[in-house]
Amino acid sequence: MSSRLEPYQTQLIEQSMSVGALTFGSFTLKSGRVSPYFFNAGLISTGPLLYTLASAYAHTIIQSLSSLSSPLPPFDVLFGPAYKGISLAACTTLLLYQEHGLEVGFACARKEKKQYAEGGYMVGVSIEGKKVLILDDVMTSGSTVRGAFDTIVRQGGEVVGVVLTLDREEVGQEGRNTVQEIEDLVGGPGRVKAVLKMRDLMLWLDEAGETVSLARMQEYRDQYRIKE
Ligand code: OMP
Repeated sequence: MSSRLEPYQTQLIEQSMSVGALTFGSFTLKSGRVSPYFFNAGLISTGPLLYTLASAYAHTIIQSLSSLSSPLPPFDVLFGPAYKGISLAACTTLLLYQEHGLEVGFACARKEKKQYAEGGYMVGVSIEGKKVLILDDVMTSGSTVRGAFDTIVRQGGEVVGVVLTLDREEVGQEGRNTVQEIEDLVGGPGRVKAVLKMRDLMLWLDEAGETVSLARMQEYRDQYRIKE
């Protein structure tokens, strides 16, 4: 477990809490598990908050591209799965250019096929023959990311990695970590990056003296065999 939060991680946690996007309590997930915390990226919807989140994504991507231990490969297109991933990927594409001078395209897919005018599923730059990085909000079982992967492959793109706001570090029924499963799908170890992991939220709770929430988080990790 890393011992300190980066300032941009603390800022994202605290701003998310201020609008109720990050909450601690009791929440039933899509998987049926009852979680002691929930992250609703849909509430990150004001200029300052989108700026904080998109800056954090851009920072994570830029750091990962030059990481010595497990770098992300260079990519051409940032793909945001519908719906929450769309605005986040568009904002991050802009910030990658504005703050880091990295010029990449943005693409997303409609959930339903458009039957008139340009038609089809895809919006944004073409991903055919391109290296694509998927950007999504929260990963639990990985089903949203798998759906995006299938769409990109069908359109002739190559998925080279995934970047998330929050990796819940969940372990599936078969005892495999979701991140490992998705990394296998998109090119191997180190291909899934996250601005925050569940353990980072626990570090924040610890620093804030939120002992009750912290204990509930640890119980959840123990119950679902989430490893260090
Ligand atoms: P997977 O598709 O299973 O990886 O889960 C991602 C989805 O879970 C998100 O798109 C949300 O619908 C939902 N979710 C959250 O948004 N925040 C959470 O903290 C937990 C979940 C969840 O239900 O697991």
